[in-house]
Amino acid sequence: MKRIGIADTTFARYDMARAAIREIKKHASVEIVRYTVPGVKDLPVAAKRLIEEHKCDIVIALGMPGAAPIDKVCAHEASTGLIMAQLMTNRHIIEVFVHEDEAGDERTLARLAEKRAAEHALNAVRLLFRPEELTRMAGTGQRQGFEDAGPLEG
Ligand code: RDL
Ligand code: RDL
Ligand code: RDL
Repeated sequence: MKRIGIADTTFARYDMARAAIREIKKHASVEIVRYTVPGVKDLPVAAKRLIEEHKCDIVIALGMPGAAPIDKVCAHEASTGLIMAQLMTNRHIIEVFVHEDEAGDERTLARLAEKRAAEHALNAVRLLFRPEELTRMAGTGQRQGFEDAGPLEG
């Protein structure tokens, strides 16, 4: 049975893993391994360990960068680390970051976190089980959490 790793943080103000796991279970029968760390900069090694030690086929890395400049730097560093971990392991690590300043109020931010986590969880399932579905969606302006941008007109 395929195994999906879920790496998440205690820093985040929303339980995005719950949303991701719920979505995965709707679409696939897989084993799920969850690994929670303090913050986004701890995600790269968590993801790498999920792949190498827990034998996960793909990982979803969930995090919530804060709004301050220092948090943006942290998020960028974490993102670079996640890309490095992908290149080191030759496995996808789907980065699901929701920046605290992406929404004006807490309710909207919670909805965004729920939706982005679910939509990227489905992307992970597609990458793992039916990559041709993503190819059919190529160039269609998909977004996660907010409305899709859609294809260009004309
Ligand atoms: O390794 C321990 C921490 O350094 C690590 O967990 C960091 O990712 C924590 N952290 C910050 O130090 C910070 O300044 C986080 C943020 N900002 C942030 O915006 N989001 C996080 N962690 O998830
Ligand atoms: O691993 C899943 C996503 O994190 C990854 O697909 C990102 O490349 C998606 N993405 C962003 O998160 C973003 O903030 C993209 C953009 N901006 C962008 O401008 N163009 C993209 N992806 O193709
Ligand atoms: O132009 C509006 C948005 O596309 C832009 O703000 C994106 O950067 C928002 N975004 C992130 O900041 C991010 O870290 C997105 C993702 N991740 C993502 O995975 N998917 C998105 N947007 O559609």
